[in-house]
Amino acid sequence: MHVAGLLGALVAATAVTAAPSPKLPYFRGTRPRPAVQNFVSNVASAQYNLTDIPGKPTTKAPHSNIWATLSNDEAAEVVSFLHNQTALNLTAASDAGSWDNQITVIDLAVPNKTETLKYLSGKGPKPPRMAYATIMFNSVDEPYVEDYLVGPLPVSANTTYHPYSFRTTKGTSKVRNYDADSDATYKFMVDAAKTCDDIVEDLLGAPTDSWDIWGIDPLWHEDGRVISWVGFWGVPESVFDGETLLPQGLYMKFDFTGRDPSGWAFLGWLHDGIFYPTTADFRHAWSNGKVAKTTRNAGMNETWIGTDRDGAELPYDNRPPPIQIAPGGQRFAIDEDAQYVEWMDFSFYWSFRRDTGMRLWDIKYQNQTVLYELGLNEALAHYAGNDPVQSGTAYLDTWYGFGPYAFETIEGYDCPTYAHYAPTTFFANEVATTHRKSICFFEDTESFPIQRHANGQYVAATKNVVFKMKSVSTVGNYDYSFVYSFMLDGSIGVEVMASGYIQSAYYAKNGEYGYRIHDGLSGSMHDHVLNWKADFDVLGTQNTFAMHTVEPKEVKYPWSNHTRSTMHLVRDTLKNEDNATLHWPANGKSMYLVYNAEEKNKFGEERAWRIMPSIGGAGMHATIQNSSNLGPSLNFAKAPLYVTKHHDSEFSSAHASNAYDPYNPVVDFAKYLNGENLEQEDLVLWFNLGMHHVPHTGDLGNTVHTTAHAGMIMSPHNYLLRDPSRRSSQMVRLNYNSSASDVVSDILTFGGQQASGLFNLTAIQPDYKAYIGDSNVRKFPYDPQHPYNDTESIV
Ligand SMILES: *[C@@H]1O[C@H](CO)[C@@H](O)[C@H](O)[C@H]1NC(C)=O
Ligand SMILES: *[C@@H]1O[C@H](CO)[C@@H](O)[C@H](O)[C@H]1NC(C)=O
Ligand SMILES: *[C@@H]1O[C@H](CO)[C@@H](O)[C@H](O)[C@H]1NC(C)=O
Ligand SMILES: *[C@@H]1O[C@H](CO)[C@@H](O)[C@H](O)[C@H]1NC(C)=O
Ligand SMILES: *[C@@H]1O[C@H](CO)[C@@H](O)[C@H](O)[C@H]1NC(C)=O
Ligand SMILES: *[C@@H]1O[C@H](CO)[C@@H](O)[C@H](O)[C@H]1NC(C)=O
Ligand SMILES: *[C@@H]1O[C@H](CO)[C@@H](O)[C@H](O)[C@H]1NC(C)=O
Ligand SMILES: *[C@@H]1O[C@H](CO)[C@@H](O)[C@H](O)[C@H]1NC(C)=O
Ligand SMILES: *[C@@H]1O[C@H](CO)[C@@H](O)[C@H](O)[C@H]1NC(C)=O
Ligand SMILES: *[C@@H]1O[C@H](CO)[C@@H](O)[C@H](O)[C@H]1NC(C)=O
Ligand SMILES: *[C@@H]1O[C@H](CO)[C@@H](O)[C@H](O)[C@H]1NC(C)=O
Ligand SMILES: *[C@@H]1O[C@H](CO)[C@@H](O)[C@H](O)[C@H]1NC(C)=O
Ligand SMILES: [Cu+2]
Repeated sequence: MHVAGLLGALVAATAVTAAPSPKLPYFRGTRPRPAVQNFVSNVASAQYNLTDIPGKPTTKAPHSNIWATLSNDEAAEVVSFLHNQTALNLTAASDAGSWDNQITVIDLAVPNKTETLKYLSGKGPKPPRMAYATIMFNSVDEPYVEDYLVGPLPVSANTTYHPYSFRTTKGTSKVRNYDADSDATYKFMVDAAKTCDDIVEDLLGAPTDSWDIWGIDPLWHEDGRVISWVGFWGVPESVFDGETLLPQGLYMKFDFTGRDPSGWAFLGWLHDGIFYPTTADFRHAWSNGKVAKTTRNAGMNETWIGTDRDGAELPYDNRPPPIQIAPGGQRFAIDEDAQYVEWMDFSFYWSFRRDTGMRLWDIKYQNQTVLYELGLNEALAHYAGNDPVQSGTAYLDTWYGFGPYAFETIEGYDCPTYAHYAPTTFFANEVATTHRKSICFFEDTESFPIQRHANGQYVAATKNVVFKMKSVSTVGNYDYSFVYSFMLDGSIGVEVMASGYIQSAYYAKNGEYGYRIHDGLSGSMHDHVLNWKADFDVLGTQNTFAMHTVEPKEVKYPWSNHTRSTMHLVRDTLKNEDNATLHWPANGKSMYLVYNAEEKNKFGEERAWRIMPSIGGAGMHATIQNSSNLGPSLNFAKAPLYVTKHHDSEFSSAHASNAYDPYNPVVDFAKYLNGENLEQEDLVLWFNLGMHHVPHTGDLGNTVHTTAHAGMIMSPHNYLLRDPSRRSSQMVRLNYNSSASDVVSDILTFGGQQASGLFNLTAIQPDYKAYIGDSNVRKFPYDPQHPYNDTESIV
C-alpha cells in the first residue's frame, strides 16, 4: 500500500502538469513535485464500541480552588457571625421590612493576587478564606448599603468584621440607598394613578389596576431631589412574559426624596409628548377633548408577544435536524470538588459569583499560565428615547446579578446532551440557592476544519474540535449566554449572545430613537456594553502591551531607482496608563499583543498573545460618553479596551452597588487610569463586548442570537514555533491519483477514528421531565417543606 502510494503520487504530479491553469501559482501546475513523503507516526488507536462508551475522566487539581464560591457552611457561619454583632442591629432577612437592617449578599472576598501568587509558587501561606457581606442599613433616615469583610473562615476567635473599602475608588463601599421604600413608593404611585382611573380607562382601554406601573432604573437626581418617572405597561395574560413589549405611552413623574411619605410628591402626567404638571391640568385637558387618543399598543394575548411556532410550516422541517453526539465519550477531565478542568493543553479553575456569574482562574496552556483571571465585571444596557422612561433607563446588571439568574440550561439546545454539567450556588437574603446544570462543559466539532490543504496529490484536513464552557443568565427580560472557548491552535474565545424580550417604547414620536415595529410599538434603541477583566500573565507577571501596525509607506530600496508605495510593520508599545485607552483600529490595521519582553523565541520575536474581536462589529463601547443617567458609573464603557497596571485594590471595573447612586460610584473605573508605567508590569486588560441595539421587526417575539452576538479571541502569536493543532490525531490525509482507477492510494488517519457501530439515539434523548430550571434548591435556611422555590422575578 505504501509503495503504491509513492508511485501514484508521481503519476498524479504529471497529470496536473498536463493541464496547467494560468490562474494558479506556478508551482501548482508547472513545477515538477517531489514524491509525497508519508512522514507519519501513527498513534496507537483505541477502538470504541458505541454500545460501550467510556466513562468520564476525572482528574486531581494541583491545588485547592482558592477562588471557589463559599460553601453553604461558610455562608451560614457568616450569617450567624454577623447576626451576633449587636452593633449591626440586623434583622433576619426573611423578617426584614423596609426599616430593618439586613444582609443582602454574601460572597467570597477573592484573595489578593499578591498573596495567591506567593502561595501558588510555594513562597507563602494559603490565603485565608474571607467573605464579604453586603448589608442594607435601612433602620436609619438616610439608608445606605455597605460591604463588610468577614474572616478568616471558619469562624474562630480570630474572625473579625469591618467595612470593606479596599477594592473601592471611593474610599468606602458605603453608598446611599435612595430606593429603600419601594413598597411604599409603589403604593404612592398607584394611589396617584387611581385619581385618574376614568382617564386611564378612556385612553388605554382599561382602568389603572389592569396595568403594571414601573419605570426608570436607576432613580434620577434633579436639583437635589430624587425623581422617578414611571409608565404604564400591559400585563400579558398568557405564559409569555413580554411585558417589556407593552408600554402604553402614559407616564407619571414623582419626587421620592427622603423617607417620609409626606415629603413625597406627584409631579405630573405625560401623554403624547404633552406634560401636565398637575392632575387638574390633565383632567381639564381631557374633559375638553384636548388629550389625543393615539394607537394602542395592545395584544396581551396575541401571538406576536409569544415565541411559540407560528406560521406556515417550513419545508422538510418535520424531520429531525442534525444533532451532536459524542461517540468516543468525554475527552476532558474534571475535578468536581476543586472546580478544575483539563482539556488538551489547557487547564483552569472556575468559580461563580452572585454579581457576575462564572469566572475562570489560572488558565494554563502547556503548563504555563496565560491568564490569571478571566471574567465579566459589569453589563450595561443604556436606553434612549423620546419618553422619560426609556430616556431614563440605564441598567447596570450586576446590581440584579448574573448569578441569581443563571438558571438550568436546556439539554440539546443550550448545550449538547453529552455535556458535563455543573451546579452553581449564590447567597442572597440569607438563603443559599443552587441551580443545577447551570454551567455546561462540552466539546463541539465545528462544521469547518481548523486546517486543510490540497494539491494534485493529496488533500489533508484537521477537525476543529473546540472545548466550550457555557452558562446562561436571564436577567429579567434579556437572556445572556456566555461562552468561553478553547481551541486546538491555543486560542481562547469569549463570547456573549443575547436573546429574550427587548425593552421597548411606545411608538408615538419615538422615530428618532427607534423603528416602529408594531401598531403602537417602537423598538427602543439602546447600547449593550459588557466589560471583561483579562488579567494576562504571559510567561510571568512582567508584561508589555504592544501594537504592531500595518502602515502604508513610500520606500526607495537600494535595488531600485524608483520609489514604491508599499506597506510595512511598525512596532510600538504602550508606555503608561495615559495612553492605554484603546480602540480597535480602523481596518484592523494593528495587532494588539501582550508579551514578556524578556521572553523571545529562538528567532528573536517576543512570545506573545494577541487579542482581537472575533464576532460582531456591532458595537464595542457606549455611544453616550457623558451619560446623564450614569455619570462616572459608565466610565468602564467609554472605549473598547483599556490596559492598566494590576493592583489588588483594582479588582473590578465596576461594583454591584454603583447602581444605587451612579454619580457617586463605589468603583469609578476612570481612577484606575492614572499614568502608571505599563512596560514590563503586571498588566490587566479590560475589554468590552456589546451591541448598538436598534430593535427591528425581527426582534419580535424575541431577539435572536444571530446578530446579538459579540466575541473576543486571544491567540498565541509567535508564542510557539509552529501551529500546535498539529498534535491532534483528528486529521486525515488522502493521497490520490485522479488518473488511476483506484484513485485514493493512501488514507492516513494518524490514530484518529471514524466512529463506527450503532449509536443508540434513544438513550441520549434529554429527559425534559427532569428539568428544574428557575425553580431551585434553597439550602440555607433550609426549609424541608419547600425545597424548591422560584426566584423572584425582577420585572
Ligand atoms: C460492544 O459492546 C457490547 C456491550 O458491551 C457487546 O455486547 C458487543 O459484543 C460489543 N461489540 C463489539 C463489536 O465489540
Ligand atoms: C452566634 O452566637 C450564638 C449564641 O451565642 C452561638 O451559638 C453561635 O455559635 C454564634 N455564631 C458564630 C458564627 O459565632
Ligand atoms: C435597630 O433596628 C430597628 C429596626 O429593625 C430599629 O427600630 C432600632 O431603632 C434600631 N436600633 C438602633 C440602636 O439603631
Ligand atoms: C487584600 O489586601 C488588602 C491590603 O493589604 C487587605 O486589606 C485585604 O484584606 C486583603 N484581602 C482581601 C480579600 O481584600
Ligand atoms: C489565631 O491567630 C493566631 C495568630 O495568628 C494563631 O496562632 C491561632 O492559631 C489562630 N487561631 C485560630 C483558632 O485560628
Ligand atoms: C389570555 O390567555 C390566558 C391563558 O391562555 C387566558 O386565561 C385568558 O383568558 C386570555 N385572555 C384573553 C383576553 O384572551
Ligand atoms: C505539563 O506537565 C505535565 C505534568 O508535569 C507533563 O506530563 C506534560 O508533559 C507537560 N506538558 C508540556 C506541554 O510541557
Ligand atoms: C540607478 O540609476 C543609475 C543612473 O541612471 C544607474 O547607474 C543605476 O544602475 C541604477 N540602479 C539600479 C539599481 O537600477
Ligand atoms: C503614549 O504616551 C507616551 C508618553 O507618555 C508617548 O511617548 C507614546 O508615543 C504614546 N503612545 C501612543 C500609542 O499614543
Ligand atoms: C456632561 O453632561 C453634563 C450634563 O448632563 C454637563 O453639565 C457636562 O458639562 C458634560 N460634560 C462633558 C465633559 O461633556
Ligand atoms: C436504546 O436506548 C433505550 C433507552 O435507554 C433503550 O430502551 C433501548 O433498549 C436501547 N436500544 C438498544 C438497541 O440498545
Ligand atoms: C418557598 O415557598 C413557600 C411557598 O410555596 C414559602 O412558604 C416558603 O417560605 C418559601 N421558602 C423560601 C426559603 O423562600
Ligand atoms: Cu438589546
